[in-house]
Amino acid sequence: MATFTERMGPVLLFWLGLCLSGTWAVDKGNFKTCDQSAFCKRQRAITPGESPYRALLETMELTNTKLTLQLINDNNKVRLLLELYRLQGNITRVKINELKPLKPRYEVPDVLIREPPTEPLSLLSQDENGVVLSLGAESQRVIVSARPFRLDIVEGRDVLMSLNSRGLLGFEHLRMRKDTFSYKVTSTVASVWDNIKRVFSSSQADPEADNKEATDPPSQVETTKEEEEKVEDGMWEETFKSHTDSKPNGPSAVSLDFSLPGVEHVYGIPEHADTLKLKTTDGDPYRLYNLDVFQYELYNPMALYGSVPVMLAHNAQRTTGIFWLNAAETWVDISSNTAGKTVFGKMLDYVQGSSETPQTDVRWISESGIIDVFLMLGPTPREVFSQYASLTGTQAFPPLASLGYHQCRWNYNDQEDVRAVDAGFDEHDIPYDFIWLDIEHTDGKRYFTWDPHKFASPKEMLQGLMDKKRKMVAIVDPHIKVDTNYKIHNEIRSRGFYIKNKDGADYEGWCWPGSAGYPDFTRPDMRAWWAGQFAYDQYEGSMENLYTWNDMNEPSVFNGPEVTMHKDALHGSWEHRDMHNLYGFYVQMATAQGLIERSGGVERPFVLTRAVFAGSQRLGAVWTGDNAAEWDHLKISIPMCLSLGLVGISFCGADVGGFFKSPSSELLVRWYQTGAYQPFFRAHAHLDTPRREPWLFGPENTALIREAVRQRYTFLPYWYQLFYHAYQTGEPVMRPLWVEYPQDPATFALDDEFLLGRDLLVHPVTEEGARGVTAYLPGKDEVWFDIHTFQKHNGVQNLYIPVTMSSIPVFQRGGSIIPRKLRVRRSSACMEDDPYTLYVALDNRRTAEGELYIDDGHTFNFEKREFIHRKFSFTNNVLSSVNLEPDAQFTTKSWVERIIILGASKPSKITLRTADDQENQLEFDFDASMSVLTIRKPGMNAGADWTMTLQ
Ligand code: NBV
Repeated sequence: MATFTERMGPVLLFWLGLCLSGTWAVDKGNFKTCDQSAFCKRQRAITPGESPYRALLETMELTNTKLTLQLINDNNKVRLLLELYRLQGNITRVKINELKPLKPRYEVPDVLIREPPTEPLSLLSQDENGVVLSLGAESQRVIVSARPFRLDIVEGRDVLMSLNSRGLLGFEHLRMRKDTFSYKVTSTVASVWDNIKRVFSSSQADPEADNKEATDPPSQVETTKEEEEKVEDGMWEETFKSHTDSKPNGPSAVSLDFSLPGVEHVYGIPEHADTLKLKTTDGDPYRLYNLDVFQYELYNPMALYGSVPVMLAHNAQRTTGIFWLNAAETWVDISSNTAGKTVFGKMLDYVQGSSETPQTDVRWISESGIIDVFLMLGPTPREVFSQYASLTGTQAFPPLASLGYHQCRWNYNDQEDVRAVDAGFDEHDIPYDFIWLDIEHTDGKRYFTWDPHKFASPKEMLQGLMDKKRKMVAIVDPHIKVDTNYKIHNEIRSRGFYIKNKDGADYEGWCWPGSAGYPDFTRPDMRAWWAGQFAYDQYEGSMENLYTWNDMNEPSVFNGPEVTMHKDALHGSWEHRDMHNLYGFYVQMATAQGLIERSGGVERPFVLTRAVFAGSQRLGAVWTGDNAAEWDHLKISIPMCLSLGLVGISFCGADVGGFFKSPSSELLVRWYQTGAYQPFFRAHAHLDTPRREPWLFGPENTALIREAVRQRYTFLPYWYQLFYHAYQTGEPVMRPLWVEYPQDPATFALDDEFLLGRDLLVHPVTEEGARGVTAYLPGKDEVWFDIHTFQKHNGVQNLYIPVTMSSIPVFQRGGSIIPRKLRVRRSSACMEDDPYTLYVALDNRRTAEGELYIDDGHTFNFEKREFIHRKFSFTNNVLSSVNLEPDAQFTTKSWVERIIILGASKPSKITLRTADDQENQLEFDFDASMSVLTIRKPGMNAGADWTMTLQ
């Protein structure tokens, strides 16, 4: 048993540090600005218009699928190798690496789901100034200009995107440190090179791939020019606060600019607590570096827990995307020639004919690795989603239960507490699916264990939940207590699975358990071992209704630089610097693998992560970390989840109620009402906050929260179908309005409302004391039905909607059919066989369409086509249900108990015809004042074919 000091020491120290730091806000001084990050400062100092890079056209080689070309930096004569591929589905890939790097440079593994299939490239013309190639069938061309080097992608007469058009390509070649090596003597160079080759023959890089030239001595070390290159501070060593980064490889940054003509709106590059539309970066660039930022501040470009280096650009004609595949610390600058101009100013320009074409310019800067960039050329938002999905995969299809409500706090104290909270939900008739245990459930922050006193019989507790068809999530963080009495630690250490520090010993950092090691999740053998720890016979006390939460996986290191790992720590021969942003992705990957394997590959996993990278969508859910019980934090949950959704990560949520501080009952209710319409719906609270289970705020508020949660459950069939769709296509579940109304500029910067799929428009109430909100209803041919009152509204309009505390405005799109389950029970699993109500909202042409997806809700059997996927349509007064995927097989006990048609007229009779040609007259009610037709007990099985005629 650990002593009290052992247990509490690190925690107290951490909190003491935080308290000493003073105010209730992020301590910005703990995190670098671009100016304090040597490589960012160096790259940002490159001035536009002076690119030293020239394309050596005589080195061009063109095969059917690949163009290669050398670039030379005329200042130092270092050569780069450019590779250009046309990929299937309207994507162009550009890779730039050193032609002969001193040693291999990191190329991000495991994020792409496969080597992307290519399409033919062909030469259209060539002269001494450049080369023109045709890109597939889209009448697209790529123009490579030689002097200075520049790349333009053109379609018809439009330039879609230009690379290095501002001349900001930067590529710091690897070099030897001047005060350590004398590279004027060729023999010394050769022997140093021999050593380097020996070291790297055991590296993770594929020696066959792309680095063949690296087996020859590097040419650049023999050039005399290099000697003249400046050695600047921070190139070989950099100190921030008390931490010194040793930088044994010296400067290695890469950067490149992209111009986007005609574009005024760019989105993505999460995770930032900022607006949906990215801002121009007049101060610091947006930073992508996975960090545990205590009390993060809103509306700024500081890094947060996750990094997805994907940006979308949109205008009324086209959507494109840039995927910068680099896992090192990255900064993104955005500038625009229309920034700061008022609408009036723009109009004046237009009237006077003096306006230049709007243009957004972006510049990406990464600390190491190579330039590997995917230009996703759209042209529609859907095509960009599918292009990105073809590279990195789609959203994991979650277990249905995980779309229900989650009850969490740091911490539920013991088994009795869990039992009482669980009972509280039944007592107050509020459904929930998962109750969560935070770090205090463990034996002294030793993950995979239980506190022997407070959680002495976990299986009994889990069985109690299972009896009610409910589940639990327990936290498993990646920092492992250094303790020779802890099996997990001993095994990781003896297998050599810990990340090493720069001197080769196991890296140790300070975290919740005190001194902790960090497993090297980049190693497949480590991940396989970790996955094995979730086996029922390894993870004592676990059962199949126990799922996992990975927190602190940036990784968070309390005493590390910027509260994270030292960049010179080692993953084999790679530095942590090279792959920092990937660490959390790998933690979640290994954990999800564990949950799959423990069930023999049968059950879908559910793993929540805090840190993400590109591709994390394949692994589970993410939340936006430690927010606060403040109205602005409720507001920011919308753009934060929208931004993640745009880059494939649909399963996103924010702590309902706010993690730090205590919400007023009004804020709490509004947060439940909003969270009920966001993909991951979990209440969570800090250890030091007063308890806030939904029934602790008086009967009125309990009723309001109950109603919000119950609404969520009625929509579960719709959520499930949306996630199935996201899994199939990569389209976000929660999406900005511009995705569906791409030609309507009024939708381009909306932060306060969103769509779920195409058919539900949600405008949360995020102002204290609000008596009304103004919702933008898009689509000039659309009609929108208030889901609470059934009142019909036309698009396009800004609609003022008075609000009470009872609900937030939600609209169903005319033209849609949404299946719901109105008999809400204890948990989603209890509702499995319950009947459906179809909400048919008619459009102006009196038609509507919708889908229903049903499977067992938890296994991978849907991959074996064990599911029901129906399509409903209403046209010419006939409503029908047809099988969308006739080769799929599944049976359900659920039936259709009610059909509600919004915007209907009164029929004289309604006839149901079933698949076996039986005809039945159905009962109905008609509310003439609201034009709502309710058809009672039609009674068909939810998987059956039928038609219903309204006469
Ligand atoms: O594990 C404790 C918390 C957790 O509740 C929270 O959700 C995480 O984001 N964790 C961070 C560590 C401490 C935060 C101050």
